[in-house]
Amino acid sequence: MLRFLTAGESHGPCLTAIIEGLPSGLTLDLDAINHDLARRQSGYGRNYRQKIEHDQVEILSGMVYGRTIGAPLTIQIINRDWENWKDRWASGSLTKLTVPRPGHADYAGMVKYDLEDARLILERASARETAARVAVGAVARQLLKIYNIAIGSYVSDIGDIHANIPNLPYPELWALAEASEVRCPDSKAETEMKRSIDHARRTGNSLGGIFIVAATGVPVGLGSHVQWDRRLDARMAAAVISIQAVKGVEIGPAFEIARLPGSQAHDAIYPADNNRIYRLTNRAGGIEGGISNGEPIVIRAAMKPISTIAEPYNSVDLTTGHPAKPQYQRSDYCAVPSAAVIGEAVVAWTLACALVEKYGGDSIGEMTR
Ligand code: EPS
Repeated sequence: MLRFLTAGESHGPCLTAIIEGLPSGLTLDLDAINHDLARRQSGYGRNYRQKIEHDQVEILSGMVYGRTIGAPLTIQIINRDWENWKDRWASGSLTKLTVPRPGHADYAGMVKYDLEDARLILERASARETAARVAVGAVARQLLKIYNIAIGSYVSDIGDIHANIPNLPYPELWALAEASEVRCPDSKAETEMKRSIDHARRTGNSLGGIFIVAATGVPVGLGSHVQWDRRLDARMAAAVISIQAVKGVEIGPAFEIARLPGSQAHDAIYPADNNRIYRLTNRAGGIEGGISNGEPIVIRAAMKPISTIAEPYNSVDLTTGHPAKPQYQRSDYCAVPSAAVIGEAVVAWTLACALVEKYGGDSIGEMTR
C-alpha cells in the first residue's frame, strides 16, 4: 500500500512529506519534481510570496544512487519566507488574529482546537501545504510514466469568463495550457481572464474558477466496484476535493449528463481488432462502476474565490464578541492555474496507489512483470 503524510506550517522552516510503499528501483528525476513545483508557483494572480519562495526538493531518505530502495522517501522543501518570520515567532511578538476570516478554516479551527489566535490555524490550513503534495504527485507521476500514463490540466473558467476549449487531443490542449499564464488553451479567454484578475487585484477582491485534469494511458481495471472505498471515482473525488478551496468535483460531464435521457448519457462500445473495443465518446470520464475503463480519466473541479480579501466580510472578534473586520496582510487574487497543477498531482497519486495495488509494488521489476 502506498501512503503519504505532509507536515509543516506556511511560514515555518520547511514542508516535509514522507511517502511509504514506493516500489524499489524507481529512478527519481529531481529536476522533474522541481519543474512541477515551479509550475505550481506560476500563474497570473499570485502574490508577492511567490517571489520569495523558490521551491526545490531535498530527498532526506529512501533514495540511494538516484533510485528508490523500498524504504520511506522523505522530501523536504525549504520555506524561504521563514527568515522573515522566525524572530517574531521566537519572541512571541506576532499580533494575535482574533477575528476569523469567513470562508477560511479560522473560525471552525479556533473552536475545534480551543485556540484564541487564528494564525495557529491558518498556518497549516494554508495552501502552501500543496507544495509538498505536488512533490509527492511528481514522484507518483514518474512511476506512472513507466507505464505510459500521462497527466495534464487546463483551466476553463476564471470568475465569469468561460473559455471555448478547442477540440484537440489532450497533449495538445496541455501544451497550449502550459504556454498560457492562466493555463487556458483559449487565447481570447486568457486575455479576458487576465483582465478580470487585474480588476480583482485593483479592487481588493479575488476570483475562483474551474479546471480540468485528465489522465491518458490508464489501463482497464484500476479501482473496484466491490466496495465503496475501492471505487476509483470515489478516491479521485476525495483527492481532488481535498485541495484547499476546491468545493466541487465532477467526473466526466456529470452535471450535463444528469439532464439527458439514458439513451444519450453513456458511451456505446464498438468492436476493434484483436478482441479489443473502442468508443466514440467518453461521457463516463474514464470510470464505470468505480473501475477505470481504458478511456482517459477526466475530472473537473470548481475552486471558490480565495477567502482572504482586502475588503473583508463582516466578522466577530472572538475575544470581545463585538463585530469586527478580519485583519488583511496579503493574499493571492486568483490561484486557479496553480490549483490545476495541484489537481494533476493528486490525480497522479491516486492512480499510482491503484496501480501499485493492482500490479504489486515491492519493486519496479515485479510491477512491470
Ligand atoms: C495562502 C496565503 C498566501 C499564499 C499561500 C497560500 O501566503 P501568505 O500568507 O504568505 O501571503 O501565497 O500560498 C503559498 C505560500 C504557496 O506557496 O502556494 C493561504 O492562506 O492559503
